Amino acid sequence: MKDLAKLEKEFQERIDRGENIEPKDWMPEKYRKTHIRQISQHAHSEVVGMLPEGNWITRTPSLRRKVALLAKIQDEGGHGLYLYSATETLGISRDELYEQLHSGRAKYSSIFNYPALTWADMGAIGWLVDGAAIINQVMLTRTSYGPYARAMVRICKEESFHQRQGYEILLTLCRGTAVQKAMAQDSLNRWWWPSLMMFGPPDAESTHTEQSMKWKIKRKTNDELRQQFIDNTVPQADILGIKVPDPDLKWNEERGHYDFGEINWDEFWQVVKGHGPCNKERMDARRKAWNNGEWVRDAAIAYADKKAEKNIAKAV
Ligand code: FAQ
Repeated sequence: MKDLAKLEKEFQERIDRGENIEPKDWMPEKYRKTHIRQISQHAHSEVVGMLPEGNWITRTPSLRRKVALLAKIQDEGGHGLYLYSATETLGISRDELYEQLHSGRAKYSSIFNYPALTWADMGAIGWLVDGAAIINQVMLTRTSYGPYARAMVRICKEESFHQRQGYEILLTLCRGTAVQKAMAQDSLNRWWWPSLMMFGPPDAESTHTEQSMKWKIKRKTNDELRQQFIDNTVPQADILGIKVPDPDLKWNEERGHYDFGEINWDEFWQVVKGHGPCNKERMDARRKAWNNGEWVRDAAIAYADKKAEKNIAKAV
């Protein structure tokens, strides 16, 4: 039997050659656990992320907006399902993953603990939250674990539709009345900083980045992605004619990037630790949905058992 150091060396060489790792391949236990953590957090984020927008389905300003919003929210549910399936390939059951979310042991993205207060927030979530998700996720289409990378390809295509529908909502508001434009500005004011926090703590304080870069789970660091998001998004705000709420935001010719102000990391950690404006509400909603769905799960299992019994009876 090969010793562990040799297996680990060969594993790293495969990663360095740019090969994908597949579920049945040998992998270090820490690589497996890191993926279970990251992919399941991502899946939970998609599912919890349905809640702030779900809150607006009955209040869309037109039928066209309702159809688009419904489709977007269903897509997020679908993303959660692909990602739960990808996580299951690492030897953990879906029930266990749900249990981790419902018990508060698993994290999900900080951004979904903020409230969606106005219709303009549907625009800001699409534009900024999906926009940030795309920047992060395009890198993940090249992540080293095959099932995760493949799930991300489809997810990214759908996220780009989401981002456009959000931007179009804001464009319509910004070209509308002064009150509508003010609503769009207010929404940007509230969602800007939490969107920057989505990329995670600064590199110097990130626990996992260094190892995840070596394993090509991450191809770019939290700070690199955050900067890319700011550079892409500020010109889009200019087109809308609304102002990013950062007095220190300034184009830096030498760096070829925007300089930006200090992020409130205390707020970020408070939200991550469960003390954000909506953490309790979000978890209560997920637990309630799980409990209310029990009879559906039971019925599906009873049906599957009956069918299996019939098939066995037919076979003997
Ligand atoms: N919120 O060492 P790092 C979406 C935690 S999907 C909460 O830098 P890492 C679609 C982190 O887990 C959005 N916790 O960690 C949509 C770790 O704690 P742990 C979700 C956070 O993993 C749009 C600790 O801090 N996307 O939006 C956050 O290397 C609209 C130290 O951090 C993904 O999950 C945070 N923002 O980098 C849906 C993408 N940031 O686990 C509906 C995949 C960090 O040791 C509507 N994930 N933490 O207890 C990733 O790329 C990475 O996991 C990062 C964090 C970049 C999020």
